Amino acid sequence: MRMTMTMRLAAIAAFTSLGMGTATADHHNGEDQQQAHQHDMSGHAAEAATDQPAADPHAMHKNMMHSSEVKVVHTAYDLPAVSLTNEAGQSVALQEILGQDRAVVVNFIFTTCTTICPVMTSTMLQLQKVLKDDASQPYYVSISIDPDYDSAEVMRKYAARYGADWTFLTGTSEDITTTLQALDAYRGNKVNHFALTLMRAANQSEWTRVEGLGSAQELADIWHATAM
Ligand SMILES: [Cu+2]
Repeated sequence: MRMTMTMRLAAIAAFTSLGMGTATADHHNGEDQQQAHQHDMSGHAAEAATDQPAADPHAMHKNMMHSSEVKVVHTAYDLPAVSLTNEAGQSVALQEILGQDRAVVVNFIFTTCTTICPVMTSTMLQLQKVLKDDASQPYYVSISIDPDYDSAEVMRKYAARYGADWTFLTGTSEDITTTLQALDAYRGNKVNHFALTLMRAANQSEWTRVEGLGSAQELADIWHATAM
């Protein structure tokens, strides 16, 4: 079971390696730039991102390394005063939904994604299960990076399909862009999306930023380490 999931993650990562490389290329972190350069130098990244990524015999191996590359950063964000729309179609203030009085875990998805978003949604479901006996429960939120397509109704159906009972947010493209930029989750185009989970314990100003497709257990460990 565990093995199967790992293999699946690696296979999915193979489909997205160029996207992730592109996403990190315009990141200002030196390490990321170096990583992006390595992708370019390898000459395999382009192959891995075509319609036939499995044709690259090294894709599986490379991306198994990828899937264990979870980068954790602690940082503060200023939440913009925008109102988004939840899956029930209600208007909600971002500053309230991610209010400092509550512990939150946030990821970024779009419903038509066939690569990393399904994995991230499944991981969030798993994370909920792993943390279910904790005294303090985080408030889970998924924010759409494709608000033009992801209406409240589309988000509601997506949540139902996964049996996900947390908050799914969409909004006008302007408000979503403002939100994503404030959380350093904006990459210009949904195709450039990357795996990102943000966590913040209650009454803390600092966020824990997790980049990469971590397993639910990895995310739970990071949560426990930071949300004390
Ligand atoms: Cu996706």
